[in-house]
Amino acid sequence: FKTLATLGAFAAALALSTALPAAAETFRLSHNTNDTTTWQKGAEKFNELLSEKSGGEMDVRIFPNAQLTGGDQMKQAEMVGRGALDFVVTSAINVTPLVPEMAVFSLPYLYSGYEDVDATTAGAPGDRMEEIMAENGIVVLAWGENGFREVTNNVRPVKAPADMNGLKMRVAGPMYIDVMNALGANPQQMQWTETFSALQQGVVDGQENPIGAVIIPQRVYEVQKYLTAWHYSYDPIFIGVSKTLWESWDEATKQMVQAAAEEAMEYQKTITREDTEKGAAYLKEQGMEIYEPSAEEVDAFRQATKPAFDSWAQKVGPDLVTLFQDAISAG
Ligand code: X2X
Repeated sequence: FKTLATLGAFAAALALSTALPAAAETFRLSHNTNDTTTWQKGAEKFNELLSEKSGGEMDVRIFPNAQLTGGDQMKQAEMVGRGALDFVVTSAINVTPLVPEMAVFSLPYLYSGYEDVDATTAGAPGDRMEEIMAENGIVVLAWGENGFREVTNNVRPVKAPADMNGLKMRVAGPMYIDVMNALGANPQQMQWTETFSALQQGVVDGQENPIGAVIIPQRVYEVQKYLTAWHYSYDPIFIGVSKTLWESWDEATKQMVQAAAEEAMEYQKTITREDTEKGAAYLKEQGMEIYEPSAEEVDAFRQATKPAFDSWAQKVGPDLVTLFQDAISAG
């Protein structure tokens, strides 16, 4: 009799415990722009979709400005790679200290437009890069967009390679040091979080970043006068997850996370392209002088940056460059 009563109480407790909602599991996501950019909006969309799809069981806390790595934008990928951080939204160039092959995306003048870009991220080159990233402990869930990087400065309009001569340029990563040197500029690597004040104080004369994703939301126009839309280098972003965490999930969870990431990056890419499209007009209203180089002028920049293209093509591996170029010409 007593045993039956105990069993009954046990069964009631069990029923109660399964009826209670499981506590939501919160993951950490790091990115290195501020909370106004399309990177942030993509991360927020990812969180919304993941919460929704998991019935509130999974959500993501977003840390902008590379807070979790003390402002070091290159360190985020490394942390995800060794499982010390769950998710990252970051751009290709930031991963190059860990995975040099990622520089292939940003080789100067590899791409001539969005169609070329989409032919690579959605094709064999994207798959190959995902394999290489996974070898480094990061599962790339979906590609989004930082965009075509345009040059700004406070000294003069840049219309030809010679106009870059001697300009003190802030750059994000090692490949851009070589590109700027090829143009005769005076580059230095600096964290993005320190760049606005460095421009404001004249520590550097200029920088380069995409219009829609970064220049407009982070108000670079407040501290820069001239912009040249030279489209010299494309930079993708992606949502990545630690491989250790990924492998701890069952198939259904993996599919749910993947779907949320794909939808979030699709949205991020769309708003980034829309904001870029409207961007030049907006920047003019804010007082910037915008220069749109002709095809011949762009070609002069392409010629001048070719030594950096060639040396980085060697570094990332000629076969990888060919894989990209083939997808571009077929696309
Ligand atoms: O640091 C930059 O320039 C930025 C924001 O574009 C990247 O993270 C590469």
